[in-house]
Amino acid sequence: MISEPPARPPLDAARATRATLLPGVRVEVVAEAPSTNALVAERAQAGAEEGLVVVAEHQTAGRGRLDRTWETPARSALTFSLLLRPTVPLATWPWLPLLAGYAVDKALKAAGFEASVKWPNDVLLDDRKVAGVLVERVETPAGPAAVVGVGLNVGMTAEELPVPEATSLAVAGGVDLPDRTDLLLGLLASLWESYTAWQEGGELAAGRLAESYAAACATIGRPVRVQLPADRTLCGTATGIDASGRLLVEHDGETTAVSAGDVVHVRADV
Ligand code: BT5
Repeated sequence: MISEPPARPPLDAARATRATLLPGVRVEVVAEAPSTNALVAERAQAGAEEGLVVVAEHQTAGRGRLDRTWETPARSALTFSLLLRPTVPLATWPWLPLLAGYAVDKALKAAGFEASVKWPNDVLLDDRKVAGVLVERVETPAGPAAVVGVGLNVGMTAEELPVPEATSLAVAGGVDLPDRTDLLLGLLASLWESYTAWQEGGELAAGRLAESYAAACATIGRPVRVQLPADRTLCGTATGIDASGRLLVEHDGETTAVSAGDVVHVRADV
């Protein structure tokens, strides 16, 4: 028997879009969009300024990394994208997805959840994926911009989870389910705070982010299997994150720095 999905109140758009929320951040709520990342990328190309946030109550063609999909029923999740125009060197932009995952993790911890990050940019609850981050670089007339997309499963029921490795705040339980508008504002505040500290704080702030990220990262210290481009696999133990945000994997007496790949946390007891 398939149970009825619970009643799902809409976001309080008036509260979310209040201009004084955070200096520099402007929130727009739309009922439906194929992908908020695609929408914000278009707006960036048309000249939108840093700080634009578009939230979709229902994302119908959500994107993951490497052409994968991100699936969430209407009003069961938070799906939004934030436009950034970082002025730090492009070589440091690979930190953006890590920064975003860390900021989501921090906001969830503030709401009472025992979250952790999985390198590079998943957020986990009970070792299952509750949020994903997709950062895309977009060329615009005003220079390169970054679109930071976040998908967080909030009220999805167990039947609605698209893959067995997924969870939602409701399924994980343990804490009263937060109001989605409060959660959105908490996530944006956390993202904006981490971003401005990193963007304005030079090497000291970069070092601090690296330390905080490593402390929140459940991947470090774990046996891992990393799926690399071109169908290669690397098995070893994750030992840390280097200054460029790469995952360090120790295997066969040597250490490899991985910049892109999918990580499986391998259970030590199997
Ligand atoms: C991600 O990709 O995790 C990035 C997801 C980013 C989604 C946001 S929503 C707002 C913005 N607009 C967009 O169009 N995208 C961003 P990746 O690591 O490639 O993971 C994708 C994989 O996660 C899929 O292949 C599924 O296996 C799984 N998946 C799909 N939907 C999921 C969900 N709701 N919860 C957990 N896992 C999911």
